Amino acid sequence: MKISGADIVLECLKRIGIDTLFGYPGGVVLPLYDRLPAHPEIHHVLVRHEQAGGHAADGYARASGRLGAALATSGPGATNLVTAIQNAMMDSVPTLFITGNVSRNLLGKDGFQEADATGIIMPTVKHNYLVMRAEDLAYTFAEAAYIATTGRPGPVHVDIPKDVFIEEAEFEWPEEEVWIRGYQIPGAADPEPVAEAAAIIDAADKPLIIAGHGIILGSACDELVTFAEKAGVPVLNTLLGLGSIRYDHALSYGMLCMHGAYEANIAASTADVVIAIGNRMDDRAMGRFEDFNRTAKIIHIDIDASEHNKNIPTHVPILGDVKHVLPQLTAAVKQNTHAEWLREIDTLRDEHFASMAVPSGPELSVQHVVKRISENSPDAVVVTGVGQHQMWAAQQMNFSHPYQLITSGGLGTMGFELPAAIGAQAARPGERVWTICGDGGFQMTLQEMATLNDEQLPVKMAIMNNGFLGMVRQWQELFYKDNYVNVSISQPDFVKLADSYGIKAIRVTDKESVDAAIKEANDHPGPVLVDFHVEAEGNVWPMVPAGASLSETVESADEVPA
Ligand SMILES: Cc1ncc(C[n+]2csc(CCOP(=O)(O)OP(=O)(O)O)c2C)c(N)n1
Repeated sequence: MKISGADIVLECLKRIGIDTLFGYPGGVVLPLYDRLPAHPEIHHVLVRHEQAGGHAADGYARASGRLGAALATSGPGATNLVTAIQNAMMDSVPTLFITGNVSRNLLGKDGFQEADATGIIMPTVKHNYLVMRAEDLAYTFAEAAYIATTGRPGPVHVDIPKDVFIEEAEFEWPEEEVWIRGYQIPGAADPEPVAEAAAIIDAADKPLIIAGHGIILGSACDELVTFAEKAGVPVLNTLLGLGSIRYDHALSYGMLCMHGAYEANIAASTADVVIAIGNRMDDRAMGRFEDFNRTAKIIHIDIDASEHNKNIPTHVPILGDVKHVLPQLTAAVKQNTHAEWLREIDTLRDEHFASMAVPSGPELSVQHVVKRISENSPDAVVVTGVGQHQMWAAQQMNFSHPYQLITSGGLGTMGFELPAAIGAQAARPGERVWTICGDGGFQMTLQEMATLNDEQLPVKMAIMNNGFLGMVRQWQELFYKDNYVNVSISQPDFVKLADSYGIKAIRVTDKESVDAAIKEANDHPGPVLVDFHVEAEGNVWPMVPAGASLSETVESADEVPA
C-alpha cells in the first residue's frame, strides 16, 4: 500500500528511534505537520527559533547517547539551523537535521523561501542528502541514522522538497544492514601500533593520559579507568572529556586547556609520554602546537584517521574504536604505579591550588555559586553557555558521570545553554538539570523559556549576571589595556521576564542567600530561574595567554606578558 512521503518520513523516524522532534513549522513542511497527529509516538516540541531546536536536539543526544533530531522549514528555517549543525559537527554529536525545501519544479528558481540548504549545510555536516523521490526516503533515513551514529558520530542533514512529502510510494524499510561503499568503521586496532605504544608506555617515567570526548562517545569510560589503573598513568581531561573518569579518582588530575588547572597544564608540558585518547588535540586544549611538549613521545588513539598528525606530530597513531583499543592496550602494558611522577604532580597541585580556588571574600563569585550548585545537586546534568562561567563550571563542579557536563566545546556557541538544557531534560525526564548561563549568552536564546514552560520541563536556570560579556571583558582588560569596548551589556529584569513566561524566579544578591535559593529551586517541581548578581570583574585563572604554549600558563594579571 502506498503512503505519502510525509508518512514515510514519520515511519522512518520511529524506526530509527526518534521519540522527540524539536521543530518549527513553515509552508513547505506543512504536509509533514499535517500527518504528525497520526504518529503520536513522536512528540514534537515547538521551539521558538530553529537554532534552539538544533541545540535542543544536540543536548538531547549528548544527555542520552541517542540520536537527536530537529526539523525546520525551507529558506530562513534551514539557515537558522546552521549554527546548531556546525556546533554538533565540531563536537561530534549524533544528530539528524531535517529541512523542507520548495517543490522540485521550483528548485533553483529563487522562489519564495528557497535556499540551497544542501549547498549551505554541506560543509557543516558529516553527510547530507536532497531526496528527490518519495520512494528514496526510507533508505535515505536508514542510511542517515547509520552515518550519524556510527564511527565518529556527527550531524546528518536530509533536505526534502515539499512535493516529495506529498508524493506517494510504498514504504519499505530496509531490513538488511546499511552498507555504504568507502565508509568504514574502525573497530579493534592493528596489533603492531598497540604493541609499539605498550612498549613506549612501559618504558616511560612520566606517562600521561589526555582523555577526550571520544571516550564518552565511545562508551569507554570503564575501559579508560581500567587502563589507567593498570599502567598507573595519571589522567587529564579535555573540557568535553570531563566525566569520563570520576573527579575524585586518585588518578584524575582535572582539565588541561587555556583555563586548565596549573598542574595539569604543566604535567602535559613535562610528561615523557602523552597518550591522547579520543580528542582532537585542538589549540584551546593543547596551546601553541609547535611548543607542545617537544620532548614527549605522543601516542594518539582515535577513530578518525584524519585527526592523526593534524595538529601535533604523533609518534604512534592508533586507529580504532576506544572501546576495543583500550582493552587491547590494557592487555599489552605492564602493571605499573609511577608513584614518583604522581607525587611530582601532587606537589605542583599543592603549590598552585590557590589560583583556581573559590574566592573566600564576601563578594558573590561565580565560582562560589557553581560550587554550591554542584555540592547541592551532585548528580545533576550541567549545561553551560560559553564564557567565564563555562570555565568556572568546568573547574569547580564535580563531574562523576559521562555527559554530566554538556557544553559547546569546539564551536563555543553562546546561546547553546538554555535550548541544550531543554533537550537534555527531555532526554532524561526524571533527572535534575541545571543550566549555568552567562547574562550575555542567555539573551541570545532566552525566548526558549516559552518552550520550557509549554513542556513544563523542570530545568533550573542559573544566570551569572555580571553585567558584562565577561570573557571578552577579561581579554580587553588583560590584552587591550583595560580598553572596554562594547562589553558592558544591559539586560532585562530576568526575574520579571521569567515571571512573564510563567516561570518561578528568584534573585540572589549576596553570598548568604545562595544555598537557600538553590534549595528552593531544587524543591520546586517546575522550571526555575535564579538571577545571581555576581561580582562584575572577576577573572578566570589560570590562563594560557592566547597563542602561548601550555608551559606558559599564568596565574594572575601580573604574570601576563606585556
Ligand atoms: C555566538 C557567539 N558570539 C560571540 C562569541 C564570543 N564570546 C565568547 S565568550 C563571550 C562573552 C560571554 O558573555 P556571557 O554570556 O555574559 O558570559 P560570561 O563570560 O560573562 O560568563 C563572547 C561574546 C561567542 N562565543 N559566541
